[in-house]
Amino acid sequence: GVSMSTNRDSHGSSSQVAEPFFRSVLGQMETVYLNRNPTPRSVLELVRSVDDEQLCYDHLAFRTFGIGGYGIDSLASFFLDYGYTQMDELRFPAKKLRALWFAPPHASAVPGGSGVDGPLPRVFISELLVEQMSTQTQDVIRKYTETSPNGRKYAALSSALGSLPWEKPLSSEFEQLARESEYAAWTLANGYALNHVTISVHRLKSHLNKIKKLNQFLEEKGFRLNSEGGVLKVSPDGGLLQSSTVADSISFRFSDGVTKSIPCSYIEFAERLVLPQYQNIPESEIKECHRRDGFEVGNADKIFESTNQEQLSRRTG
Ligand code: OOG
Ligand code: NI
Repeated sequence: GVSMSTNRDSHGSSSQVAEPFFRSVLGQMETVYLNRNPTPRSVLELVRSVDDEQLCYDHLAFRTFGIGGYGIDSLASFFLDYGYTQMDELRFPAKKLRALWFAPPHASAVPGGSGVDGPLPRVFISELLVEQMSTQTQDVIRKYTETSPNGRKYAALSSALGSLPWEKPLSSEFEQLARESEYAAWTLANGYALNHVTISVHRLKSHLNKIKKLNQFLEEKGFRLNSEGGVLKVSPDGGLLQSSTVADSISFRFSDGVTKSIPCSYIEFAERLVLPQYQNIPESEIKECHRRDGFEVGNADKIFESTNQEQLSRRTG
């Protein structure tokens, strides 16, 4: 629809969000993602075939290089400009990553569409702490970011077009990064491409609205789920339950002419339980704001591995 949303930023005045434009950008990011990744496409199709009502996205996730203006802020500015609010920081010292999540603007009318035409999703953006990498890895990342200093200004455009904002790397450089950080190698080759969308499981209408049922259903249909730390990831408070597929691979042609199959994107599932203080609200009156919000470091740490070689190689045996 053409309804406008009210910004919940802290600048005092509530501003209007140019929602049709914003949603069409999200739609382009999603199109790039669906065109490159057959598994998320089939999963969405399958879930919709069982649950033909509204399918909502819980969040969209992106990866960045935390160096020279290419980090979280480069992409976050787009979401902040369209009414999102910066929320909590998550730290992953072993992976040398940090992340921020952003809450969507409060919509004046809840849209009835699916996916990017439904309630606006949360956004999860992470960044590699580049200065903590080895000098060889830093050199590769700097080579690409420093020779394209303007790219950081067009992060959302890069994501919507599915074009890297820097030159394509050499295959040896991708390998160098992958040895040290699979996240770094992924980001060098995939840039700002949507890393995953997440289906809001509790907002489904069929029996698939329980994540254990959904996981079982998908596994029966032959989809491989990320098994790192167990398929179901549960937050310590018990309120946030997540799972994800293993990433698809794409054939990538490096600048030295070598073509290799490399990890691309995956799809995630999240069930948010009703908070203890709202347990006695009738089910029909439960809204998203009555449920566990935010993210969880322990869950996220395992979900990052959905693009790792160890999970991908399980696919064939
Ligand atoms: C993000 C992994 C974390 C979540 O919902 O906690 C995550 C990534 O793989 O870039 O998606
Ligand atoms: Ni996620």
